[in-house]
Amino acid sequence: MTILIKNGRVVSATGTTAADVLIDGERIAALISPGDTSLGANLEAEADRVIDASGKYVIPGGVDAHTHMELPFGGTFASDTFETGTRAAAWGGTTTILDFAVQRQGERVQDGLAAWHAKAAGNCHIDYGFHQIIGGVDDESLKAMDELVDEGITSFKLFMAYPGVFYSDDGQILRAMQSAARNGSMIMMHAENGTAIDVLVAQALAEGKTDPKYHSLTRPWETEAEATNRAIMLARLTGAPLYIVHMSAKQAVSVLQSAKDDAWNVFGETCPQYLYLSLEDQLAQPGFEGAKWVCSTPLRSKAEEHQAELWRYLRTNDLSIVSTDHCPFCFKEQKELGLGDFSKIPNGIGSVEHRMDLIYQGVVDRQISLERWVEITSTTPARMFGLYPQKGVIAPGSDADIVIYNPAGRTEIGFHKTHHMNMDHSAWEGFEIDGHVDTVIARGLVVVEDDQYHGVKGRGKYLKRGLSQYLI
Ligand code: DUC
Ligand code: ZN
Ligand code: ZN
Repeated sequence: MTILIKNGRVVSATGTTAADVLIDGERIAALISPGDTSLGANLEAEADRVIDASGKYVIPGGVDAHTHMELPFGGTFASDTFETGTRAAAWGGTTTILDFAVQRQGERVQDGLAAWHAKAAGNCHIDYGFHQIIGGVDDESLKAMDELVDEGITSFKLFMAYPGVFYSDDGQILRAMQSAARNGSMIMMHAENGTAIDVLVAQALAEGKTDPKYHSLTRPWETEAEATNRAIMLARLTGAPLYIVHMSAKQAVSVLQSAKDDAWNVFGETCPQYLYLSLEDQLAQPGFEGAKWVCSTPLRSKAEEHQAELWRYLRTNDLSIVSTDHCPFCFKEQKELGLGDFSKIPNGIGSVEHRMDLIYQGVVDRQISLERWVEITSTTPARMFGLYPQKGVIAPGSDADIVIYNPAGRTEIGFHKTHHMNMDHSAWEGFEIDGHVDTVIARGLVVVEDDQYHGVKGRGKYLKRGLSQYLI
């Protein structure tokens, strides 16, 4: 099957050009400049399908480097399965996800990973890879890290938060970083001072402060900035590459910025929720409604002015990637576990379907350039996590993961409008985007076209990743 995408503007991280794109099977065969007949004078007649992309952007499919399908958390599980979550991702122009396999204390890392392969295999609509959460750093799990690198899992997430669940102390972090420095893998860090937060949470609850907004008020920016600094210093000490996930506090990114200025291998990610949502507008809604927006790191106060700074840090590449941290929970029966006690609300927001649109709105709002949009949602995640140039670029030989994006279109996000995630509400209800995902092609198959879905469960393949290609 050959597909010719005609008349579009092909956007990469480095520029935008008029070109036609020829797909042969699952791969991109060629980019053809206007008037170039070297591959034949009438390719249009020879191609099995021709898609007219006049007036539209042709971009590499989105790579969401941070999702949690079926994550066990707070006595329940994230509500998207690999089937529902990857389908929703495809609807929104994301054609690759990297999900987090989980090892908890006392479990073998390999068993945690095998459980994740079992959940995903045969169920995904788009290609997928894994990071590995190490919830119990010990001799055995450190040894397992080396084995996993050979299996294409080249990044390991540690938690400075959630004592008693996923938490690692500084000695454990140091040891895991030493292993990463040796085997070349990347340490991904949830940087919040969990033991300090637990004290603040207990004090708030003792004072009868039980509403969802106290989730944010007990995780102040200092707890993120302090943990970020500690993680960076430990990475510096060991020489391990470090990637800080879901950054929301401008002060934490400022710490990261100075380390980057010194050319250390430290990188940061933020998420759409920190660029658009806030304590005042979402989390502090009356009653229990705010539970929909309980996630960690938390939504922060508008008065602290984080959002404009996070956009600025995206422009300066102090923040390298926007991922979702997609971790959906239904309001009924899941978020409701925290009625009367905010600390029992499962942490997470569902966004995997909307990331490409939400960040495109940043182009419309002149926060970032068109090319930067592609870079932070596709190209850099692919390079950061060892998938480039198979993913993250439209180039001959790359996988034919392509989105045809219509800048003249419109997308109204809402539970009764565009909603394919397996949750009973949308954290993005009422958001409107000045653009639209028109066509999505995943490894050569048109999966979304004319607001219809044509994807196939089980067609997504496991991606064995290489080491990061983004190190300084
Ligand atoms: N943060 C969340 O919001 N959910 C899952 C885990 C995490 O770190
Ligand atoms: Zn986290
Ligand atoms: Zn996460």
